[in-house]
Amino acid sequence: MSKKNITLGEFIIENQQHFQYSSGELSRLINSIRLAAKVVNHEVNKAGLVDILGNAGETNIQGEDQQKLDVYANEVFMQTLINREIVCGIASEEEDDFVSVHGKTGNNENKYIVLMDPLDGSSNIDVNVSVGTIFSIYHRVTPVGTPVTKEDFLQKGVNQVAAGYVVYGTSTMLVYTTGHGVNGFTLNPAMGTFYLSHPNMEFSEMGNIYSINEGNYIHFDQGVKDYIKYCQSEDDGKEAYTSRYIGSLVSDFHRNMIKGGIYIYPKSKKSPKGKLRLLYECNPMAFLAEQAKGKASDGKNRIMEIKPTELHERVSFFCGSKKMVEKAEDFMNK
Ligand code: P6P
Repeated sequence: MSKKNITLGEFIIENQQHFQYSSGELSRLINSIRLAAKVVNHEVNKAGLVDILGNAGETNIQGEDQQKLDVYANEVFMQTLINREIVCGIASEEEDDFVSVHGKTGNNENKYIVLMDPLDGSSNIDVNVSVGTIFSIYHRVTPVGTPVTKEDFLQKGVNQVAAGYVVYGTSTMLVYTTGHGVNGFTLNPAMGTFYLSHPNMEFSEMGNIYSINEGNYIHFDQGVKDYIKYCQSEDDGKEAYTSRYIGSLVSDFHRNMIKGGIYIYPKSKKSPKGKLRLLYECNPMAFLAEQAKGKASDGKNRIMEIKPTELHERVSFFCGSKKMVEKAEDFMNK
């Protein structure tokens, strides 16, 4: 009889054999993300009750107002990873540059680095719309024991060891991959335990949901405009697709992975390089998408093959059901 209600902790131990050469570091790293997710979840869920709403009075490197919860979530994930001495470096949407992590002895024998968006979609917090944390994990490429360099962070997405997200929605879920499929765990808040609720998550090859901010329509390239019209068309027996756009990447992606669909944030006259960041939004979501039999591109090129040049670089993003992404690419390449 297959195991039921396995916890995230039990799942990690059971899957340790995929990393027989690992000293359990990756498992400890996923566990530290689990802990931080529970702490952030607690704050996100009471955001309406105490003064942690609204702007922190600062802006991040993107010039975006930092929400108090953005700053809080960043501190929780950073501190949890640093305290547990599991990583040698961290990059975050909320930090201008990467952070080198030194052990208590001053040097650091750890081999993993983490890149994250600690609270994506946080402008939705004040209106009680779900938000998420996105994380991406790599082996460092510079020698263990030496200070991390930018080279460790500017790796192609194909090098990711693990990636995932936490979606703080009607329920809180942690969804992640280590390259062996995608599994979703739902938090039982009464127990503070994540349980395997969505084993082997996969995109259907086709779907009928498209997610894009059509308010930017006049700024889109012609290929994007043509694809939107295709989604709305009913020619040759095709039914019109449904438009669903939450304004929170993690939530739109999560719904599309369960129901089938495509999420698009293209470059435009308004956002010449796109809006989403390659390193800690698009690459982790692309890893998940491909592991879930979906696809992720910039409209032409596989996201995970793009060689990053800057920590916070932005990229055009098409992601979801494989045949829907391929159809959108056809319009982009006309
Ligand atoms: P717009 C949130 O700020 C985010 O990075 C994604 O989570 C979301 O899909 C997108 O931006 C929303 O951007 O320009 O449509 O409000």
